[in-house]
Amino acid sequence: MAHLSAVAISLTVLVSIVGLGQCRNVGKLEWDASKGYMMYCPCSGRYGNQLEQFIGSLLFASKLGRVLVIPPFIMYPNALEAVPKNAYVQVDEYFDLDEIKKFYPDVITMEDFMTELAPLYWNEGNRVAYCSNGLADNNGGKCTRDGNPFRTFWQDQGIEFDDSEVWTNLYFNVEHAGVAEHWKEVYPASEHPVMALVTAPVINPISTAVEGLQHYLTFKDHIRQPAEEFIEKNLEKPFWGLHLRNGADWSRTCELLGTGDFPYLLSSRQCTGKEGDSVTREMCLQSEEQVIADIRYQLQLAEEDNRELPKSIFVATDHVAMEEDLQAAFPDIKIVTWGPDLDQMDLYVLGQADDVILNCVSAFSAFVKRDRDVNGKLVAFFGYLDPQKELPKVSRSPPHEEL
Ligand SMILES: Nc1nc2c(ncn2[C@@H]2O[C@H](COP(=O)(O)OP(=O)(O)O)[C@@H](O)[C@H]2O)c(=O)[nH]1
Ligand SMILES: [Mg+2]
Repeated sequence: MAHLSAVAISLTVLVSIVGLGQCRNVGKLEWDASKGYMMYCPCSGRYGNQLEQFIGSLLFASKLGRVLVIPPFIMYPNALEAVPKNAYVQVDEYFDLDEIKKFYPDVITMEDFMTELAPLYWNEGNRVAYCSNGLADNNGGKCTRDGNPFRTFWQDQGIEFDDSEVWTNLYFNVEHAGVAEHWKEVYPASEHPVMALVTAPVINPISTAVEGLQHYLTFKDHIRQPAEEFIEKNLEKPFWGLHLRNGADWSRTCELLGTGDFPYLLSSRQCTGKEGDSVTREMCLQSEEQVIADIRYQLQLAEEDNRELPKSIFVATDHVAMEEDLQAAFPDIKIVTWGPDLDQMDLYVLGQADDVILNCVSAFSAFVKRDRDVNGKLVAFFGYLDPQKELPKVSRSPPHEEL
């Protein structure tokens, strides 16, 4: 018996070592001194924003020819938690890293970098934070800043900086001729083996080339499978998807639009175009009446285009799904909502819908827009009517007073 359990234990140890080896490539990672490394803090916004910072940085690293150390997503605590603390999710928890490597093979997760390479090649006491003079000038000449996530992010990855390196006249628009070469001249890998940027090297709004990298983001099975099962079980086809972004933080954001039309706000250029129309409050936050009116408008367009009308409508939301109002307004269409374990499952379902109406201002919606673009699928936006088409014949109510 004792012998048998010893065998069982050593087998377990062996299996976990091999298992660990497979997912973290233990022992397979070699230091690449010729290319050098770059990393950044996804210090702005939540998941949708951080994802844009990731694909923007992927393009940036590829142009500079450096290995990209992919940071984890920062998941901010709920204010109600007893001891609020960020959680961190490595990119390969959600996405297939092998697919990302088809665009650019020189990527490594920050977790692997810190456990495998940093202890040997990026010595403590010799770690430098990089930033622009614009940032340093407002920060006592240093790149490092206090607060969450500016310090907490690095701290939680086990990184403390010893010095700052401040650049002038270097830009992130690496699609323009000569820009990447300029970076390489100023910061050759031989003298700057690890560049730790305190912000992501991306421009807002992200460029078309960056948007196209969505093609390489493939959700892993533990997100895809339950979402597929949900669709199969609950959503009779054809089905449409809605993104209703209407939580308290969002109402506050959209209040910025109260004083008149803005040229853009957050991700709004996904619907208005890079230098197009201004963004309105109706694009940002919708009342029940507006949601219903906009669905009717899209149904009308579908009818005119001879597209089959939806049998069900899936509602993804961060707050209020308006399920009952929508069901009452569209008795022949089944209104379905979920509240999945992971937000990414909502993104997946919206990606699969036959048609969607998204929120023009939201980065969460922008993920779905890019995903559908690369797959050639239709996208419409709340409050933004195709200027080529006739305006809807339905009346529109202003958003609720309390919002
Ligand atoms: N599950 C789920 N979460 C959502 C939805 N809309 C927003 N959220 C949550 O709210 C966050 C919004 O932040 P972000 O992704 O930066 O996009 P933005 O703030 O809408 O521009 C997401 O990361 C989600 O956690 C939704 O439809 N479904
Ligand atoms: Mg956000």
